[in-house]
Amino acid sequence: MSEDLLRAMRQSVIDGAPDTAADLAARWLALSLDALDAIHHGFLEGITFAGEQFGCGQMFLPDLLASAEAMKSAVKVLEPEMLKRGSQREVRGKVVLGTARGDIHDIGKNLVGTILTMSGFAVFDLGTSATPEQFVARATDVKADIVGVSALLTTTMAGQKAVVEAFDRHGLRPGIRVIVGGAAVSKKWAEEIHADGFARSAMDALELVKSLMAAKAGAS
Ligand code: B1M
Repeated sequence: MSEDLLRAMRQSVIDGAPDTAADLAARWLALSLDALDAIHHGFLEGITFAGEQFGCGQMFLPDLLASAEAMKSAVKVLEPEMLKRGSQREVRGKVVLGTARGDIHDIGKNLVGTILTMSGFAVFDLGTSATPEQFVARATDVKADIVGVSALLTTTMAGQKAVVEAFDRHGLRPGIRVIVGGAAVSKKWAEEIHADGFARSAMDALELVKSLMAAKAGAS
């Protein structure tokens, strides 16, 4: 049963069918199954496939947009369930998140935010195409522990470097750590721009944030 649902979820994203995707997400929750499993083993596979098709010219931008809408409508249904898990805990740290300047991709960044929130972190989301100045201003304002910059395009990775440089320029590191992630990004890139960490997935981002918070607690 759950395998059938996962297959249908994948297909709903490929088909760009937001209503079907939302309906499948609701059916999954009605069965008391784990919301994250629906994302990782269902919807995420659909958007990954759509991206591959787009990359090799088999799918066009309007179709990709429809796939992204389907993915988002499913996450919208699943998100409250994921967030419930974190609602009772005390705040474990403050994280400012955003997508790099010039980049409008936000599905992965939002997933990172949801997973951090459900794990007890306070997340301040700058949204997409955030400038280094916006990261600095919000991080200073909320007294952030960590800043996370997502980038999906090879052209917007430079925006991550600009954020690292802005925090150095303002003398805010190492008090505030800057981490990077996103499909375009690698550990090598993170090292090259002297970021404080890199995470490949939202779950890895949670582990990275936890370890940076532990290191900070150990140092103080
Ligand atoms: Co675009 N896009 N897109 N796109 N898109 C990619 C990234 C691309 C690889 C597709 C391809 O060609 N195969 C390609 C980039 C090529 C490159 O730069 N080398 C591409 C392109 C070219 C473009 C446009 C330029 C297309 C055009 O206009 N001609 C345009 C860019 C617009 C802009 O940003 N200025 C564009 C637009 C779009 C849509 C609007 C249609 C839509 C985005 C909708 C939205 O986000 N609201 C879209 C989508 C959906 C994709 C793909 C198919 C899927 C991205 C996604 O949401 N994945 C993508 C192909 C791909 O990545 N397979 C593609 C699911 C998501 C959960 O994964 O975001 O990787 P991801 O996040 C993961 C991890 O990376 C990590 O955790 C997440 C969960 O595990 N992670 C972090 C993410 N951020 C993190 C931050 C962290 C730590 C971990 O710490 C801070």
